Amino acid sequence: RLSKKIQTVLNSQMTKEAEAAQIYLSYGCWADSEGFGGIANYFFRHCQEEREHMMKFMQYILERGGTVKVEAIKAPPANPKNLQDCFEKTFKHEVENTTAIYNIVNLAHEEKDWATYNFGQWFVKEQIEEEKLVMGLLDRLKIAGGPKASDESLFALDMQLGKEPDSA
Ligand code: OFO
Repeated sequence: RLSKKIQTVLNSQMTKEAEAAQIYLSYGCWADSEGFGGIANYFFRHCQEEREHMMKFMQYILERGGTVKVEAIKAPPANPKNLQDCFEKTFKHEVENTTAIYNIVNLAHEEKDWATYNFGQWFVKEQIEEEKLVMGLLDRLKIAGGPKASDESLFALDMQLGKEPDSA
């Protein structure tokens, strides 16, 4: 059975995953309105992944006989200034999420709750992928010329990201 403390952190992570989905949703809308339909598509696909993460937490709490608390989701942050800002903020958010996941795994370890520890490992691995994916976005933007990227190279990047299957 889940301890009260573990139940609380799992519930709060479930809300965090829903918040992440809202951030990707909102950045996707922003990207689309800036003319980056491919990047928007990329963010929308990722939004869906975050919703799946949220469901994973929910299902796990229920499976362990815990109580799920569906809470309010914070509004996403203001629109980014440009693509660089958008990718940087996305990366920062993923790093914060990794920290939150580590805290859960740490607590599970302290409490010798090996089921939650094991459950958390899936997310530890997932976060490696998620961070790698966003670092890849930053790299590609840099190669395209960073703040001085030409319209052509941004167009090409947008096309690629629209089609590319997510590795995470
Ligand atoms: Fe982007 O991460 Fe969920 O966990």
